[in-house]
Amino acid sequence: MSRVLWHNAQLATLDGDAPWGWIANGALLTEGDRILWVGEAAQLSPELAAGTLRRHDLRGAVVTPGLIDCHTHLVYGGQRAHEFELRLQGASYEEIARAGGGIRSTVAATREASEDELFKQAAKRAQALMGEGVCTLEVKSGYGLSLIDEAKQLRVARRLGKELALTVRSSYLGAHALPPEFAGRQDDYVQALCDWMPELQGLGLVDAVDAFCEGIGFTPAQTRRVFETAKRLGLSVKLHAEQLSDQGGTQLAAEFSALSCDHLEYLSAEGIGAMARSGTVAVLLPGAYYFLRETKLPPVQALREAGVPMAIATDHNPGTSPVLSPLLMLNMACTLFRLTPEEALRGMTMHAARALGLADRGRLAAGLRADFCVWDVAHPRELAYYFGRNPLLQRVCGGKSSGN
Ligand code: DI6
Ligand code: FE
Repeated sequence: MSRVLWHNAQLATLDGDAPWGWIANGALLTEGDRILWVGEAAQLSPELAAGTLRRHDLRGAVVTPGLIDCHTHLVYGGQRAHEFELRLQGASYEEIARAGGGIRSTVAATREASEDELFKQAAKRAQALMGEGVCTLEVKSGYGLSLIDEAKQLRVARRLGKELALTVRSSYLGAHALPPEFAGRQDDYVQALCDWMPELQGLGLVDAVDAFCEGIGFTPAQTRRVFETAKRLGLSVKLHAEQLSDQGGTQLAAEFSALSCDHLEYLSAEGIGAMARSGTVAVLLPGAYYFLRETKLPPVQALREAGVPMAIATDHNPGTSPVLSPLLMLNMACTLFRLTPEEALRGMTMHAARALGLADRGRLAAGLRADFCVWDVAHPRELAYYFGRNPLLQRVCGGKSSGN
């Protein structure tokens, strides 16, 4: 396998204890899809460098790990700009949902769309994310809500990973909303979505299981049934928790050693303690907070003090977060949630990797995947500072480069 040297770089490795894992005169040696060596250029041994086929002079640019968007609902039909207008006229997100709009209107559009059409739309969105440095993307189902339509959505997610230069992880979110054919029979629907789980897993379509534990979603007791089924099948779980109210879903998720709890604006002190004990990642979603004009902030300082790792993601979806800019999310994590620029970047790399259960990425270190971004900035703090400017020069995914 040929070795490639990327030199004359400033590296934000996010590895080790130094701020940013900073290496001023750095170099990276890759072999195939892996990082073979990373460090001060002067320390690269001739033996390691021997056999290097290509050299890329990065001209002093900043290199970070490839971005990881660990929470999206990228595959869906239609869009919901009309509901945006309704909300501007005073309707709340919950009122629209209870009146049969919201998630259920996207379910209707997703069921109607062909698999190719869903793929075409989702690929465009994925390319927008990749254009700002995303190398790994999580995609949730939850707009199909029948066995056939959930499978359709999850197949599209898998196809994105095959046809585009990025890794896609899929989460089964059957417990997202109640489909119309189960109106008034919510427990029956929970049973049905649990019954579909082994089949979807058998088709190789599920990496993790998610649920929406909320007043307008599913109760903690129903969420428990979903998680018990997942655990029996050996699948990891994650949860949309405490987004619009405190349901105690976080404590439940922690009981099942959830990879992550996401949103968390209404998270309680008990929930924070439970996450700290179970090693669950807090995924914060500033896009949804902003777009819903939420005013209750997630308890960032308490999470920090408890040592709970915080990830940042787009939550791209047509209802509450139609954003396709991970860099804007870094900025909003700082301006709205008061994370530091370094916390924000760690949130979209190393902690996002952990939220997906991926140990092979999120930092620049020997043995990890060669997923990294080359940026036209003088310091990585600028990634969170600018908004509306995309300084990506090059995205390298699995050792393969795509220029910007
Ligand atoms: N929470 C969200 O913010 C999204 N799903 C969820 O459980 C919203 C999805 C939508 O409105 O379509
Ligand atoms: Fe979400």
